[in-house]
Formats: sequence, structure tokens, C-alpha cells
Amino acid sequence: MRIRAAVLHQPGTPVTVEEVELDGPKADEVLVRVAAAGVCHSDVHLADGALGPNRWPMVLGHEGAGVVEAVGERVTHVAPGDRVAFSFVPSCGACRACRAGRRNLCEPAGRNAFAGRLMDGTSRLRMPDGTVLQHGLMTACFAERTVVAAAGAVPLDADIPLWQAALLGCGVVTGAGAVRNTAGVRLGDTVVVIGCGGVGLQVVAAAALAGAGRVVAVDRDHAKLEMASARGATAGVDASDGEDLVKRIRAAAGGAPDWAFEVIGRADTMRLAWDVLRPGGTAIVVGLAPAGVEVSLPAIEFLSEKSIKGCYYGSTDVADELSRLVRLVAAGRLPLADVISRVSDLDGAEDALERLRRGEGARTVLVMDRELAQVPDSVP
Ligand code: COD
Ligand code: ZN
Repeated sequence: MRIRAAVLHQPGTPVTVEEVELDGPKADEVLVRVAAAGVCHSDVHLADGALGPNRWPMVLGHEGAGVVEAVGERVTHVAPGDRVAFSFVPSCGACRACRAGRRNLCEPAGRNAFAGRLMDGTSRLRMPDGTVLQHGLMTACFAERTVVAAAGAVPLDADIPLWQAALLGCGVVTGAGAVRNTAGVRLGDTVVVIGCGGVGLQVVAAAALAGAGRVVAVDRDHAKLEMASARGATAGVDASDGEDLVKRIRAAAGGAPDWAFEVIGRADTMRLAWDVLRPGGTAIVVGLAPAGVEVSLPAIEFLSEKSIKGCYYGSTDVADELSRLVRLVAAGRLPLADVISRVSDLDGAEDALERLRRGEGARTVLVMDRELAQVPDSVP
């Protein structure tokens, strides 16, 4: 079928919205009519060629929600008409990582996502001239429709509007999982969040929900500090002035923190996360720096039992985590709309990437169909 989609042809050139060919779902795949998709900084990294070579031409988009239109053979967990959110790691359940209970690290899912293919190693997307298109992180949801691996379509069993549910599959699962699973924040802990964009703001909310005693938001953009404060941060530190940053963060935290989350993807802020910690504290690195970037640490400080830990996609079974987070959203305990600084149509994809490059606003949600996405008239 012909669909409109946002295509990255070459890094460093604007993505263009154009008509492409989408094949129907094969066995263990699902065709979804996309209602809405969130624009994440990782889309910027992909568009800028910072996540490795040969990752184009590609249909971008890895965070979104929609309605199932058709299912391939053997798919039983969803049926046409079901509302779903996407997971960009449709874990196989059979590889070593999955069997060890680390489904976010599923080996075939990781391999195929990197190659821009579905789980059988092929693509359902082509340019009209036949050129094969990659599926962005196995999701490719900057598009009117998409075919995803069955495990990548997670049923939404609570009635939350799809333009908000669009954020679940990257920012919310990543942020909440980092707090709950990668870290394991306990009641009363002190948490510092360095970088409060679309993902960092989810770390802030999850830390507050986990009962952290203090949550210190650190960002160079004042507007993000205000959003963080509305989501439960107890203090904000302006990082646009680098002077005495460790001292100022510790003062705002009432001492050196137990946890520091880096949610930007820069070597200097990863080092900052390490530097602010108390002895025994842990830095959780959510952000991914472009290939080739290295971080150095003062080795003597391992004596104080500080740790630094990597983090990918919530460190858990994503589908299960997502389903549980939906209940919190439905109960009104985890807001989503407040991080959506703009709603746009699919043609606004490149502008949304540009705003992220400029550090302007938090999430843009691309809405393919306002009615399907349940966007109220009050939202421009
Ligand atoms: N000091 C303080 N704050 C800063 C600095 C700095 N030097 N530089 C940027 N910031 C702030 C910005 O003002 C902004 O508020 C925030 O950092 C970044 O936010 P966004 O909205 O641009 O980015 P997110 O939240 O959409 O994405 C951040 C990630 C770090 C999660 C993402 O880009 C990333 O690195 N992902 C890697 C992991 C990955 O690939 N996951 C798969 C899909 S996400
Ligand atoms: Zn993302």
C-alpha cells in the first residue's frame, strides 16, 4: 500500500515527507494505523548520522501509538481495532538475554533494530523506485501506517488518549525503568537528574513516584527546570553557568546524592553525574553519546565504592512495564500531556527535529489523525 512517511535520505539533510510503499504484515507481524508519534532526541542522532554508518534511507520514529488494522499469521495477542503503543525492542523470548530475564537486551531485536529490518531480517518499506527503506528502530512510526513485529505492538488496556499514549514507548518506559529497575530508588533517597528534556522529565516524575526524598533537576534551559518542578522536582539547578556546578547541585540536594541520572548523552555531563555522588552512590547513564566519545573517571574514587551503570530501555520486559505504567497514567498519577510542548502534523517532522537541536521545548507529538489520536479541540 502507499503511505506517507518521513524519510531520512542522507544524514545532515532535512527529512522529507513523501509517499512510500508498505507491504502487509507477514507471520508474527502487525499492521498499525499510526495515530501519533513522539519526536525524541535519538531521532535527531539518527538524522545527524551520529548513531553509526549505513543507517539510511530510513523511515524515522520509534515512539508512538495507533490502532491495529491487520495481523499476520500466529498473532493472537492483538486483533484489528485494538489500541496499541509501540515497543522498539520486540523481544524474541528465546535468546540468551531473553531467557535470562533481560528482555530489553534481546539479541535478535538489537541486531535487527540496528540494521533497520524487522525480526526476519527484511524490510516492508520501499521507495516508489524500489529502493529498500530501513525501519527506524523497528518501529518507523513517523508514518500514516507501519508494520511492526507482533511483540512491538503492546495493547493499551486503559482508555488513555493516543496522542498522549504515544510517549509511553520511549520516554516514559526509559525514564521510569531507569529509576525503578536500573537504579532501584528507595523511599527517601536523594536523586539528581542531569538533563530534563522529554526523557529526563520522565525520570523526574518516576523518582518522585518512587518516593525519593529530594529530586534535583539540572538543565541549562530554565523552561525545563520549571517543567521538572511541576513534576515533583524539589529543586532546580541552572547548568548554563558551569561554575561550581558540583557544589551547587550538592547544596540543592542537601548533600551528595545517592543517585545521579545522566539523560543528555555528553561526556562532560556523565562525568558530572559521577562527581556529584556520595561514597557508595551510583551514576546511571541513560544518554548515549555519539560513537567515538569517551568518558574518563578519577580511578582512585572506586575506593569509595561509587559506581556508574549503563541503562537501556528501562532494564526490563518493556511490554510488561509499559502495561503497568498505563495504569498509573489512567489513574491520573503519571501525567503525560505536560511534557508535550507542541502538537504538529507529519509534515512538521523536520521542524520538530530542529527544535530539539535548538533545545527548544520538550516533546513534539506528530499527529497523523487528530480524531484517531483523540486530540481535544482545545489543543492547537
Ligand atoms: N547541561 C545541562 N543540560 C543540558 C546540556 C548540558 N550541557 N545539554 C543539553 N541539556 C539539556 C537540554 O536543555 C534538554 O532539556 C535535555 O538536556 C535533553 O533533552 P532532549 O529533549 O533534547 O532529549 P530527549 O530527552 O528526547 O533524549 C535524551 C536521550 C539522552 C534519552 C537520548 O537522546 C539518547 O541519548 N538516547 C540514547 C539511548 C537510545 O538510543 N535509546 C533508544 C531510543 S531513545
Ligand atoms: Zn527515544
